[in-house]
Amino acid sequence: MARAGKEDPELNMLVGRPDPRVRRRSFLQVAGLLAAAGVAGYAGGTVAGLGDGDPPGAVAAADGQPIAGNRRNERLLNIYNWSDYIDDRTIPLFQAQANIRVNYDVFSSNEDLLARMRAGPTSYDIIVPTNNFIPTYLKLDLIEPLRQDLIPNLTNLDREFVETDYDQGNRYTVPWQWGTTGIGFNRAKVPGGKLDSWASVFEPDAAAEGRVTLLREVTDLIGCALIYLGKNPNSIEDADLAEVVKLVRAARPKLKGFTTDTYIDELAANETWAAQGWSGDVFQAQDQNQDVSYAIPKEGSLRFVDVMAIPKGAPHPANAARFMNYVLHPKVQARISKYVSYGTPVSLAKPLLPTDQTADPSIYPPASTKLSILTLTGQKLQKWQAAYDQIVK
Ligand code: N2P
Repeated sequence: MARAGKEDPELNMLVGRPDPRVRRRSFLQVAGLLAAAGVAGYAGGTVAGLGDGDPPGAVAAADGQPIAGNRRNERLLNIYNWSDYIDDRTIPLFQAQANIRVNYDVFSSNEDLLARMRAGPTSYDIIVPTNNFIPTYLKLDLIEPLRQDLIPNLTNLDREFVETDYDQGNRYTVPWQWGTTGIGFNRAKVPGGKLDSWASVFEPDAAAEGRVTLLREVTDLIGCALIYLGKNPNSIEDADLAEVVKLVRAARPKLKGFTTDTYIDELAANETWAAQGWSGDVFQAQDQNQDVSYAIPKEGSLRFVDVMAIPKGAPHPANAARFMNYVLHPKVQARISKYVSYGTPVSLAKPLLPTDQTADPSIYPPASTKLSILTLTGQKLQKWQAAYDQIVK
């Protein structure tokens, strides 16, 4: 196996067997094995030394000295990210290189994450809300400025992820991955093997009863329903929101339910035939079931960027900055993006990705695709949440 020189610890750590397409299943099995071996598993925390194929120099690159800039003097990092959003090697490799132990927990909606953050201090050092929630986090004073001096790889970011309306210049946030909202469907089950409209999930055919899911997420549910109804995707008009409520409540008896974290498995197992979902998640289902496809409906849809941020007063902000810097390395971006099939905000990673991913218009949609980026400010969040509660609760 080739070994990189000691002068580049990032590369040193990244030399390993060529990445086969690692399936989510094997990731879960690895987590299970770690747990069975008495090592805290991925769901509740991770301890790992060198992964197989890692060069022995990796740990030596870090020392055991305290890291300046943390509030608690610990080589520890507590991450709270979406489910199904990371490959199986990034955390073990970071731990080995940085000599920082990582606890990795998952959440499944922005509402859950925000509620958790509003309820009082947690021990999380990194959370990953969606861009449209950042104005709310800033207004509520829930996140703190980043130590940009510890994140030199910020220069790797594509300009569109730096010049944003939610955090100009990345003072508070670093993009993780980005994607679109669309419909995952089973070609063998939907009429004609094709699907191109939001009608399939908002007004499902009787034949699909119990086989359709919608996202349990305010922005996607309300935003996409507005788009389907031909309204402004940013509408806060009471009449528009009332129509949305009427539409989705009427669909409700025909749905299997509202979910953000079970639809990958349900699509893969042929349990559902059409699921409103996020691009990369659907491709992860496709890895397991070739009948699964992804469509961005003709009426248009939403695009999002999920961003890493540091909760105010987090115990280990310097460790968090180290991890952010690590994730911005093109090779790390490529590894994550290849596995989760979401878009990378670092174009330097694209030559390292399979061309069937970089050339896929479902992952990197052309500018002509009708996609809106939403921002949820105070009043909109309240009104949309109220509409959502009338539908889902
Ligand atoms: C990953 C979910 C992507 C989050 N499973 C959408 N904001």
